[in-house]
Amino acid sequence: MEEYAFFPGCIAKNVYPGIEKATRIVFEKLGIGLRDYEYSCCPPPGVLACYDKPSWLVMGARNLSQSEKDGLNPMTVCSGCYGTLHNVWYALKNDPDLMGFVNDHLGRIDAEYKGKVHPIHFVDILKNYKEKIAELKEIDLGLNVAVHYGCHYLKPSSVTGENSERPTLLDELVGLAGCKAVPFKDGLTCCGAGGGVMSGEPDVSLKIINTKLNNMKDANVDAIVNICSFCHMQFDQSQKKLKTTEIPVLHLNQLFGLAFGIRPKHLALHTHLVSTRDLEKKLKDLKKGGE
Ligand code: 9S8
Ligand code: 9S8
Ligand code: COM
Repeated sequence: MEEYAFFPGCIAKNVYPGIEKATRIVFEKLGIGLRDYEYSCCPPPGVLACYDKPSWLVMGARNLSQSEKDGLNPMTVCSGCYGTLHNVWYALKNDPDLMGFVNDHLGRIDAEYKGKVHPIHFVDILKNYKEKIAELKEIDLGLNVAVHYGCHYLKPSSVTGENSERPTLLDELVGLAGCKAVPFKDGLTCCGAGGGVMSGEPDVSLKIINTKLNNMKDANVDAIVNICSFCHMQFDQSQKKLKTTEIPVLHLNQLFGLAFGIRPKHLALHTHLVSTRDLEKKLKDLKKGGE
């Protein structure tokens, strides 16, 4: 069985349990194993890496070292966590001196990182399971959605290998759940949360997300689909702060959970601030129609 170390990150563990739950359900259905380790915060690439690079490297390498003895690559459900673990792996594999510095510190807690395991973004696993996803689908969700790629999954493209200017992967993946990715203005810009902006410059952050939400509203979407816990939190929390008309927010694994016929409560949709009730009603009617 294909197996990964599950790196949930702080937000899925502490703020949006639905992301963790949906991931475990979807991966179990796909027959992909997830193993748990004693992880800490990644720590975030746009935050600690900017203030204290040595601590960021050592903490990131400690996280990477956890599953190395079992040879399992860590899988992330947050692009921030992916950004950190990926950038730490990349920096260390090309720099033996830096690797030596990091391992001097890790040695004090009897840990060591050899650079043998590297992070994988969950989307990069799902893209190899398109047929299985189509097979497992029980409900054509029939939603018009705004897909948000975010920054760290795509960039820097020289390192991630993704087409950061014209990505199409998420459009394709939501299609497997019977949804249509509707284009909207400036679809590839940042959600405004990253780089410490959400906590350091909250007004700027709200301004950025407000513009983004208005562009999504102009496209008349039923839901926002994301692949990053940080973006997820920004989309869900900021709509409450802005007190505007609201668009429900779904992590891609929650969307697949719904398409696989999992009850919304089991995907913890009720823990979101923006109500998903209208969406759920739509799905119930669909289910009835199909019976
Ligand atoms: S861990 Fe701590 S704050 Fe967070 S979710 Fe994603 S980034 Fe990594
Ligand atoms: S976008 Fe810009 S930095 Fe980031 S990936 Fe997630 S949070 Fe939203
Ligand atoms: C955003 C993470 S996904 S960070 O704020 O840029 O570190």
